[in-house]
Amino acid sequence: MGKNNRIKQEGLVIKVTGKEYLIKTKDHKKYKCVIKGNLRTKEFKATNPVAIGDIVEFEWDEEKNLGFIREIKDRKNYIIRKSAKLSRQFQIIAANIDHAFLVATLINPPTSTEFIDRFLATAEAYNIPATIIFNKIDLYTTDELQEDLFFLENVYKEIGYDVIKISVKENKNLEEVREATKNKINLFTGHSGVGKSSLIKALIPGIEIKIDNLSEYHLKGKNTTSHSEMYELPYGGYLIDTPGIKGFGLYEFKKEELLHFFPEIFRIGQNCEFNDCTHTHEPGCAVKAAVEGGLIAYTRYESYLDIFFDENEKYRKPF
Ligand SMILES: Nc1nc2c(ncn2[C@@H]2O[C@H](COP(=O)(O)OP(=O)(O)OP(=O)(O)O)[C@@H](O)[C@H]2O)c(=O)[nH]1
Ligand SMILES: [Mg+2]
Ligand SMILES: [Zn+2]
Repeated sequence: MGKNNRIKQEGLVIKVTGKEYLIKTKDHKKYKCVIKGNLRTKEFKATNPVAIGDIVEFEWDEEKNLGFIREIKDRKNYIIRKSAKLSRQFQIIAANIDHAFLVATLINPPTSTEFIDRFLATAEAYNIPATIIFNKIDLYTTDELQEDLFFLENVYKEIGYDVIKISVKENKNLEEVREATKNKINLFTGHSGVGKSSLIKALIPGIEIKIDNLSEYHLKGKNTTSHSEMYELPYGGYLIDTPGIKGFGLYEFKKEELLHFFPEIFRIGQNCEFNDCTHTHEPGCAVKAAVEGGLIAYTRYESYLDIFFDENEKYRKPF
């Protein structure tokens, strides 16, 4: 059958497994597609040219029962991460999202403040509203963990981020997640084992989604979810489940840009003595003073410095 018999259509990428893409059209039909031929992309080189949430144009081949993605429509936004610690290549986690949620846990597995802050900075960089969901609060039984949670909740709320504390296991505060995800395209990201898929299962009764027990020995996730998929919410909207992300950087920043993505550092940095203050070593730095005075959380400043010095080899950490 010739090329002429193929029908051009537009749709939304709702599932990505390896090199196969499931695409949903406006009339709610689903088509299995692959990338073939010269795909037109304007963006930078990513390890995955087509991501979940992309709107694409494809040609459907009835005889082969397979579609061929030809074009990616302009993205409203996207969230990316480095493919590996030292690699210069990026992977697009998802495109065209309305709200990004970081699912975090203080134990089993621990989520570091630097990881949280990298996520938030990435969301800021792409202008995507971001919320932190602390899951597994049923496990936070010690004073230390309760204090940590209290501290972190205050730190992030103070900056202006929403924080939701839940237990999927005990069905606690899930109403707040329903409220926050309603009628939007939402991304769930976070380390493996924090309960992203468990939460989606709790929000969408009857859904088929794989959840595995944590490895007994490491109490870490095992990357149970190996593909990205978008699920329709019964109360309106979508949730994107993604495979767990390890501890490496979500996005590589240029040092000049970084301060824009820490809203409280940017705000207070307006009062520094030098216009181009990087808040690392300069005299008369209002940010440093605010950290010392407790107005900026030291964990946030630490993350800022870690990212700043991590991503800029020519600068050396002063300590
Ligand atoms: N104690 C406790 N365990 C939970 C809770 N939510 C999820 N879990 C458990 O955490 C483990 C990991 O859950 P998943 O939903 O597979 O985690 P995930 O974030 O999707 O992990 P990946 O797919 O590997 O990225 C499972 O054993 C869940 O039963 C919770 O609120 N409390
Ligand atoms: Mg999962
Ligand atoms: Zn400064």
